[in-house]
Amino acid sequence: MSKALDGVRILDFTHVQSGPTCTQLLAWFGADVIKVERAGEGDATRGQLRDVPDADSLYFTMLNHNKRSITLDTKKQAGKEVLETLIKQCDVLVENFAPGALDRMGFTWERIQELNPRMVVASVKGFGPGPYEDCKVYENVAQCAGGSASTTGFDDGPPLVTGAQIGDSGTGLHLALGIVTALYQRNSTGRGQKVLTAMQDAVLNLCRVKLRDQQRLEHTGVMEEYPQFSDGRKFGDAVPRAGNASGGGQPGWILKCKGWESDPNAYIYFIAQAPVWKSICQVIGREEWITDPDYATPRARLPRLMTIFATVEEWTKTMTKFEAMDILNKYDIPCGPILSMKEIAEEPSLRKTGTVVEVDHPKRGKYLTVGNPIKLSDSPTEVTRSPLLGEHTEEVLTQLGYSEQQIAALREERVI
Ligand code: CAO
Repeated sequence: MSKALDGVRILDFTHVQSGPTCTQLLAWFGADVIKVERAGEGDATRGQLRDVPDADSLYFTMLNHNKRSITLDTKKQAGKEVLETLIKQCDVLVENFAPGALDRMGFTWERIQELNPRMVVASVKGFGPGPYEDCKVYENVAQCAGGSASTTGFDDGPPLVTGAQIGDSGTGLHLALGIVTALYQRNSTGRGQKVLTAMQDAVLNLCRVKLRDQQRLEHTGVMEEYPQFSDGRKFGDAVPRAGNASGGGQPGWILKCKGWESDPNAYIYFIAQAPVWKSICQVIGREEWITDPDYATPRARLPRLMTIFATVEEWTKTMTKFEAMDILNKYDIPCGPILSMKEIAEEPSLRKTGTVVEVDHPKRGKYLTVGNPIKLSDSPTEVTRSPLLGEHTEEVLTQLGYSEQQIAALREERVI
């Protein structure tokens, strides 16, 4: 079956996490992704957090599926010439080097335009234009600068980073959308364009509800769904950390379930959704709350939310998170189990949909990865293993028109 991005060739000049997540998605949609890596070393993540000696790390393999790898020293003249050939023959260049690195290499936007005016040049940078534009940035820096850390955690503790890689993978996802949009526009203009996603911007986009709350706070001085309100604590002038409060209009909290004393994940997320309030009261055996004016309406419940959650928790503590799920779902009460990574890895339905995939690798053997979370009915994803360093150098150079002798000479000069 054909793939959505068949015929699109990507010069993948990315490394670490943010860029590779973007090009991996494009590869899953069918683009031919040629990952250009430094001769000898390759992407630094190949060797980071290794769990199997001499095999590419899971960090690398899980971010670089379905790609081809070529080695190239782009600081040498002959390497620059190969890169020029690649630029002429690819549709998109994706990079996430430190600011200015591509220019220092001699590949400014103007130069790339000269070589291939149809090329889309997509970049991840830590910050957009402004005071920090020259800074190098990693995941957690972006989480902190994008408003996530200041709004995550409990307000009696320090700011917290989240386990979700919203700075890296979140930015990669944004960039991928920018690239396909630019390719779409190229159909009518015939021109490429620059696509920039700053990690700070991507994180802030994902923290949109917190900027909403900042303005609500400035208008009203309180946010009634935050635990601070229910606990009678004062709000400051910036959005506080909200613990496990829901970010939307339906109040929620994480509640203990049976076994919580020894199992760190014996918890359930429970949402006191207004339309099912009557069912909630019946399920937990507090029928009197259905008509009690202190509890009967969403507004009346707001100052009592933490008391309500504590009462529901007395009920959830008597059963496992899955038993609670079964009961609550029967009444359409929104809730979700706190799943450990072990439980997720073992969940059969995720294997069935290809969201969790087992892949075989010549050096490390079988491992699990997260497959394509975006399912297209006419462009199914088959996850294939990440390439070994330089595995496709000769194949790609031959495709680009290089002869055997030329390839041998490049190898001799340590360009590839
Ligand atoms: N051949 C020769 N040189 C190469 C090369 C190749 N194939 N590929 C890269 N290089 C060179 C670059 O040209 C650069 O050289 P100069 O510093 O002389 O210009 C050098 O390698 C190092 O690149 P870098 O500065 O991007 O790498 P770093 O390890 O020092 O920094 C990072 C890493 C991620 C902090 C930085 O790349 C960055 O800020 N990127 C943008 C934001 C980003 O994507 N962060 C997410 C990272 S994932 O958590």
